[in-house]
Amino acid sequence: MSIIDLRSDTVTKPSFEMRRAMAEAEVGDDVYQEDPTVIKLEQLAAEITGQEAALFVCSGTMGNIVSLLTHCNRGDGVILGYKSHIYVNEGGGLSALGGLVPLCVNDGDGIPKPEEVLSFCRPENVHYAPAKLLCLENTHNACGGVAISPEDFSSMVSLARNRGLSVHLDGARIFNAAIAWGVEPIVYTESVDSVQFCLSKGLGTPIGSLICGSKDYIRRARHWRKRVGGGLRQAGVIAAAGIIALRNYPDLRHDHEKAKILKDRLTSEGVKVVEVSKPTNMVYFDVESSVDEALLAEKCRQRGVLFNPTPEKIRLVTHRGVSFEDVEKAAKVIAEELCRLR
Ligand code: TLP
Repeated sequence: MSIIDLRSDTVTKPSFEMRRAMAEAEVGDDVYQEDPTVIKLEQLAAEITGQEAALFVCSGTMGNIVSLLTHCNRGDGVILGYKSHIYVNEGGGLSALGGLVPLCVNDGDGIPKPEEVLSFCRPENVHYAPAKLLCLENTHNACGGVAISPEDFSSMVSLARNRGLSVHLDGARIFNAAIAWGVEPIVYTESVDSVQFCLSKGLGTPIGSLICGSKDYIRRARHWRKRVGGGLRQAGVIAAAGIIALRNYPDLRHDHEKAKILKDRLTSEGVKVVEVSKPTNMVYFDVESSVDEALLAEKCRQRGVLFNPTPEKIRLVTHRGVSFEDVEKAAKVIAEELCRLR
């Protein structure tokens, strides 16, 4: 039985072209900054994001924590969404490792509410953790994979900047956002103080993320990366795949097309799909409280369709490891099993 894995775009495997580039990569010791392939990837990332410099890190989580540690000191406040990946899905690293205070705001539509951000921009007062940083996420994973519009994004960045906050973008899927809005990624990334984006999601590399920012910022981030054990040696072997990924990023549009088909098919089968203003490669759907999500996931798994059984909304993620035919089949299987469990 062939498997249709919709758990995440993190399950993508490197292409033949990537594997060949990895095998042939020129390498050196990257802690000495002597790996030519890593240097090439970092230069490419800086160019694409319109930032001065970039740093290769092991994962999106590492990219975010290194960024937060670089921007803030212990006791500083970080404004971020209740639903943000940094707050919900990164093991509380900002508090555990950085002694940072999460100042949570409503990000139900994918972007923080301006008045809530402003409510944390308070005059200096010994009672408060001083807000230093605003974190944005685009696309916003837990908000349906929504792509934030360039206008909404830039007005939020200006609001934060005007209040003296630095801005970090968790752009794990920033290329998906850019494609959804038909703009270049630089439209989002140039204006922020730092951006982290992932190579190992829809872009399909086995490992790695990049942090981009000013030269001074990246110099300090390099120190934090070393402290958290992220200084790699012959990392060119994996960076080589990243160079291919960045060249091919426009292919992500196919993942959005597949998600659209998946959504349309599920909707026509009567499944309650969550509407998203600017969708990308994710489809979320609701199940009635009478339906056991874990059982639904198990029944679908037995028929070769994989997704994670989350208690609230169930997420399906399209990527290059699933075909157009696969998503049609997955919609049918999910609708049938859901019907049986009702
Ligand atoms: N997200 C994963 C899970 O952790 C939920 C997924 O399957 O989507 N920022 C965002 C917005 C992310 O979605 C993720 C991964 C990360 C950061 C962390 O990236 P990694 O997994 O490379 O540490």
